[in-house]
Amino acid sequence: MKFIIPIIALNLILAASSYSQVDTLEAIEISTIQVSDPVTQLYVQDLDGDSLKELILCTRSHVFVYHPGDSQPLWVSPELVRPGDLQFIDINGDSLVDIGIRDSANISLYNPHDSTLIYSMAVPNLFKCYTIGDANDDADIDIVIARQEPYESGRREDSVWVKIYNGPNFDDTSTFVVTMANWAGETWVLEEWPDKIMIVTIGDSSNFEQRIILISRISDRAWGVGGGFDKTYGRFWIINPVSFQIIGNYLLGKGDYYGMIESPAGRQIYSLTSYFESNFNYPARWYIQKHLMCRFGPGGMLDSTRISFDHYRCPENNSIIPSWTSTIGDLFNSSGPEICFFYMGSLNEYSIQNRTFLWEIPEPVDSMAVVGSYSSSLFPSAEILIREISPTPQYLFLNGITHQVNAAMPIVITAFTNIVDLNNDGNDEILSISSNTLHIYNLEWATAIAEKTILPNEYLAVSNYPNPFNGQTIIKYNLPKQSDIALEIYDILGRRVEAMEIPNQSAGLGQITWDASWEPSGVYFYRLQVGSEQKTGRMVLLK
Ligand SMILES: [Ca+2]
Ligand SMILES: [Ca+2]
Ligand SMILES: [Ca+2]
Ligand SMILES: [Ca+2]
Repeated sequence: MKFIIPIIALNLILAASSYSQVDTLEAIEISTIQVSDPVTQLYVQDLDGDSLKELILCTRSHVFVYHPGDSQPLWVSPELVRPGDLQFIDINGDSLVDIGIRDSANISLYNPHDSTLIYSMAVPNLFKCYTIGDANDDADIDIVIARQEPYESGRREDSVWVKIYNGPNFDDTSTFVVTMANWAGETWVLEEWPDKIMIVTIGDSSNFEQRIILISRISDRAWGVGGGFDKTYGRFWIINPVSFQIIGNYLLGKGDYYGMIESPAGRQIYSLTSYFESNFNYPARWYIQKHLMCRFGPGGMLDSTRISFDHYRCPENNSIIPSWTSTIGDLFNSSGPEICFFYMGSLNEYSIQNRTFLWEIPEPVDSMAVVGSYSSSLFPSAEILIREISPTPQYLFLNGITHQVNAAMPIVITAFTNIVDLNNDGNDEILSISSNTLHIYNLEWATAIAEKTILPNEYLAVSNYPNPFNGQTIIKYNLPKQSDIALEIYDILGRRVEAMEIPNQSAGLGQITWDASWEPSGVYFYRLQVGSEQKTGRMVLLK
């Protein structure tokens, strides 16, 4: 059920968004990776199953794989031409994830763990997109490509070829054609061709089936008496990869978002898509933008819901387009994903699984954009991270359930490339790319950072900073009286990795630097024993 928070809530949010009333977060840079050329794409994926996610960086000539914390790459690809569209899957069945890379000439499957090239094939003419996975469910990984039929001027129908190259030898065994019929009376100008193809397993325990999902984008420009209009649409195809039957062919939006819904009832794929139309006939150009949330099972579309609709006429000015910025994440810490979006003056939270609006509030600040969702032990539940542009340029953290502003952060990080928990400790890291450098940050309360240098003197207090840390961390303590102290450090499996004793330590502040540069990344615990009292703490080494 959709509801509107009364205006009084807006006033509370406005009051809470000022610096003086909310705590401030600080970004602590814990690691950087620098490569030779500007980074064009970043992927984050655990390739070796140790729950630390590897960082995979593409430049215009190479792919670099870094284990988090390592200064040297785990693997660097041979020289390629504009590598991209990476796919991650275990191709050779050794439980280590391999990488499919498309560049201007080939699709190549590499094992980055031993630097071998598993397979390479030249890309055919008019090749557009590919995916790898077991399309026909015979336990061998296949390559599936889509390419367009050569364009012929004046033709009223356009087609996409889908080909399956069967593993393990990648024989070209199956081709089928997806035809895009024209709409009556319109001249299609296909400016963009299929740009997403994926293999999904959807359904429930009684009926899990493999499907190929193909999302094609279409830009259409039609001219008539007095002018014409632009449209951007997409088609969402569901194909049975064994029988090659086209199960569904839906005229939808561009496929802005799609993903899996995992629930006790089974697996569905969702797509959040937008249509866009504009008419340039008249001095006052108008726009229509529609957003649809659709869910699909193995038999086709299960349902679709329009989640917003706007018809906007611009006075003499072609530049204003309704803005839409959003993020998808499990903001309610529930089993299903939510989407939080800012649209036409209000911030909305919508449950994809339940197809309901959870809340809507008027724009809580003058001008803002949704950056992402952020989870950390700093907050009781996932936060929505928004960037306020005016009146105060800053980041704001809103509770996904209560939509209360919980924290502010100055704009030190200018680009959020990714928000992801790299070391699986429940705290998201923030990844930011500027040119050829990847910066990795953790967030911490600014007040907590300040307090660590002015500890109260009446009781034993211990903390370490920075945490997470790369290489060294400082364990700070404050002794109420002169004492013998003993420090022990354990890894996550309870193995003692460090022990030291300091007799007759005087009262007041003291610190011990732990140099963990020879230890693997992961979670560690310290235990500081002072007489009969002991304090423990959790530390994360993220190299
Ligand atoms: Ca890993
Ligand atoms: Ca493998
Ligand atoms: Ca197969
Ligand atoms: Ca983390």
